[in-house]
Amino acid sequence: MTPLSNTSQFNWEGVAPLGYDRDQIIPGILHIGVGNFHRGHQAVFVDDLLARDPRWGIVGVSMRSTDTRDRLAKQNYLYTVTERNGLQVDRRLIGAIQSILILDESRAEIMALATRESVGLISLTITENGYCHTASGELDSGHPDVVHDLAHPETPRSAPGLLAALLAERMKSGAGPITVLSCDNLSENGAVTQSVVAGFASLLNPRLVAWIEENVSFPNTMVDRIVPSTTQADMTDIAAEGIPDRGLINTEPFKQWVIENSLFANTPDWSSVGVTLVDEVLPHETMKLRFLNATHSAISYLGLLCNHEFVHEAMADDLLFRFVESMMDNEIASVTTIPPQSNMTDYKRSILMRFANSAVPYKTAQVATNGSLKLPQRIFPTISQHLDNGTVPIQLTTIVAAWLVCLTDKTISAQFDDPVLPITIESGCHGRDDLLGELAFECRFTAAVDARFE
Ligand code: CS2
Repeated sequence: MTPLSNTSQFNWEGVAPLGYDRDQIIPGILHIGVGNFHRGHQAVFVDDLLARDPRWGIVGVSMRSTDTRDRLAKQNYLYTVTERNGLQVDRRLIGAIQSILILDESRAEIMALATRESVGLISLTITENGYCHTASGELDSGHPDVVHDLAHPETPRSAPGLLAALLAERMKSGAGPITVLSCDNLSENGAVTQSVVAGFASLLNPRLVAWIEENVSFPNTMVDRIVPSTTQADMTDIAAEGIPDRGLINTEPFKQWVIENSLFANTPDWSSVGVTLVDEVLPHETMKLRFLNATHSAISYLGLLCNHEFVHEAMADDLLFRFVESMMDNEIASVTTIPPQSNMTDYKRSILMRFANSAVPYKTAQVATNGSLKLPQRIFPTISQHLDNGTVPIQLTTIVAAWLVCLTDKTISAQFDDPVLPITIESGCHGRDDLLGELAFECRFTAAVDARFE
């Protein structure tokens, strides 16, 4: 089959073509981390934007892996996004990514892009793991990649090191202010990015720190869309339909993006493509992390313990469904403030329906990955709030215990990655304290976790 390319005859049934002339697009966004989430979320918003304004093409940067570049380069970086829900299937072509550069291969080209006045945005989806931050959100200066970058700032490996190098180039070039937009599930992701970049710069170049303060904005954002990893079966299915796409993305119809209204002038008109701009992202992000992501992790660990490979299968298990539903009602809703216009009942219902969507199978092991970085964002703050109020939330505690069992059970933990693996927690919970952060000092909580093991 001839691969998808700029010269393909785009006449596949059911695939919406591009809404713009790709030859007119110029790069305006440098995006670090071109995984499935970026390609199924931000790139789709940008694709809509390009139909109105050709200045915001995306140049992707991969910090290490060449896989996505290798697959997409053969098809001029075009790919399809298919939204699925039950029998409903909506497929479109996406052309927003103009190229993908690999850091080690194309350093000079990447640095040069940061000096172009027309590049107004550096965005990132590098997962919770990529920020090299401590629990309190500062730069972890002992992180091996950060140590490397401080010694060799011209060949950075870490995101803080790379961002500092790009911003130093921008400063030297005089190309003017720029926005750095984190699109990861981290509480106050913009503030954390600012803190690690400023922390890194302060150890190297005080002039850069002052320039960043004046010229770089780091808005907080909340991103939401369920975008599973692509499987071999997905590739086979699309090929069977006669569509020559090795870079396909399957996702749900739902997508949401909330951005703090502190962008510099030279940024896209996000609101024209359905992005919500708000003065304060925190309530949106708190609602998403504490309801959606917490429940996702909960159903995944419980699902893994019950041998469910996919989230929708775990949701079809009545006992698990009722557990997470009542956890939201009884333990999350009671201590979580939601944004003024939101309706908690509708939000909870939509989460349960989205997780149950069997047309977008999401592996329980994918959600379980990097739990040691996810749970402190998604679950620990809710537990702390209950403890401050004098209550011990038993269902959330059960999830922490389920997580510890998944981490220590060799067969289960072999299915996912986590920087803390391999880990041994002897006899119940001894040795677990490093994983629990501040919660390890809460005897009522640790006793309740231990009780789950009895
Ligand atoms: C998931 C998220 O893999 C995970 O940890 O909880 O990626 C989730 O699918 C997204 O945050 C949804 O927006």
